[in-house]
Amino acid sequence: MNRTACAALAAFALAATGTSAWAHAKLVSSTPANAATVVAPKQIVLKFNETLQAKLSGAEVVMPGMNNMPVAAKASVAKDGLTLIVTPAAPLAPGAYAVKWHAVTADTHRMQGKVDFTVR
Ligand SMILES: [Cu+2]
Repeated sequence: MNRTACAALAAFALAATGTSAWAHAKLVSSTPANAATVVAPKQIVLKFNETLQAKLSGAEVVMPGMNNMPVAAKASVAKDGLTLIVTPAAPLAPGAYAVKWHAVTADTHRMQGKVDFTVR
């Protein structure tokens, strides 16, 4: 289902139930924030609006300035169900990084996005 249909369905669910129980995954905040320049983070924390399906949600880290070279990292959903924690296998060297996330909530739609940050 495309995003428009997904949004329409979410709006319908909202109207029908009065809750957002069927809303698709949306990134609420990230640490580091998008476009931030930071000291190397031990973890990248992505917070979402709805409980994530852990098996279907994750993230990868790449270096866009190096032909999208993958960076070894492990992504897991925290106990609260709302937070995706990405832990690099080794300290991040200075440079530009992109965290490409994908997330699935109760409505089963796969949403994705990207957070960029720079390690100084
Ligand atoms: Cu959805």
